Amino acid sequence: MLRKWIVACMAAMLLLALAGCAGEEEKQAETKAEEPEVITISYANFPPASTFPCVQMERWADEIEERTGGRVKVETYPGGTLLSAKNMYRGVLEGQADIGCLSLAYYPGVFPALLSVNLPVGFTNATVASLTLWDLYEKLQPKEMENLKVVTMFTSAPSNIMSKVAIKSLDDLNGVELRASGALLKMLEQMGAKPVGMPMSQTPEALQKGVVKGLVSSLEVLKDFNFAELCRYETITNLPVYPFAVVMNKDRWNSLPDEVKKVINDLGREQAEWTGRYMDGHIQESLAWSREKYQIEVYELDQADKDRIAEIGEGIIADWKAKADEAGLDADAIYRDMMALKGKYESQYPN
Ligand code: DTR
Repeated sequence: MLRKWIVACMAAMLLLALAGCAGEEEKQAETKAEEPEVITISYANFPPASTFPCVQMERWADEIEERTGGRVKVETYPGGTLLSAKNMYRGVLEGQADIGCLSLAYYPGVFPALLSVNLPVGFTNATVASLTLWDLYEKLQPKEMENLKVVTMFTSAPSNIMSKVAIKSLDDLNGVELRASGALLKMLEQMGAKPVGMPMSQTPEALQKGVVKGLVSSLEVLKDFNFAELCRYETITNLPVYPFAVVMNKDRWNSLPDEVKKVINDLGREQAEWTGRYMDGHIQESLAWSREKYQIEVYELDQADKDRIAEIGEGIIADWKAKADEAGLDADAIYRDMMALKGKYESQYPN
């Protein structure tokens, strides 16, 4: 009798336990159905993680994860680990990465309208230039971007010479090999230097091996690439800023839920401004660091050299206009729009 009773009790307990498990499974299934699936987005970048295009990438990724409540996870690939500088455009178009960071100047002839921002028009800081670029893009909606979704845009700060030899005047520049890209290549040639075109990611090796004696870019690279160690001489030239576009594969964009698209769209302009401000602040930090650690010397050119650079700049602008017209654009109108935006933002964000 007792045995029967024990067996009955055990059977009842087993049934209860099984029912409990089933309930638990049901509950789990229910919560799974309620929780939307996590969307993973890959984001490729070409320079090392310490540089400003990658700092802004991490900030964007954090903001997107937070603003979607963790629904979107952004996997970032700095340093060309997913796509190199020159493969970025094709890689995003073909979906090897969902998102990629493009330096527009690395693709001559591909982005004629937006490369107006790379002209020598005297941008004084990256905040003004980044907002000008973003608004210009929004206004023009240029054909050159129609196969991609533009996520955000930003620019570097004005470019200056960083070199292993002291360049105190344009005469000192004669025949000096300097790494550059975009509109600067022609300008430097006319200034007497020997420009060597290559993406920033190849510059450390070119400097190490002595292929070039310096580079022309914004000064934050003195710290971010430790270029100050080799390039102890800096010459202030206020040459062009460089436009960047963060772009997404169109099909991947179309596959995203509307709420996620909204979060991404809402962040576009804000991210442009954030990056400009970060860049402007970081230039100052980089200079202070380089002075302290490597005792760099910073030179200003005299007025005659500044006038000569301005004159060369006029020619570069005229060339761009002729080429843009040839490409079927209204170059004068684009230029006017850009200069109007530049003026508007300069009064809002003076140096
Ligand atoms: N001057 C442009 C753009 C640029 C400025 N700082 C960085 C850092 C990393 C990559 C690109 C850039 C250039 O030389 O490419």
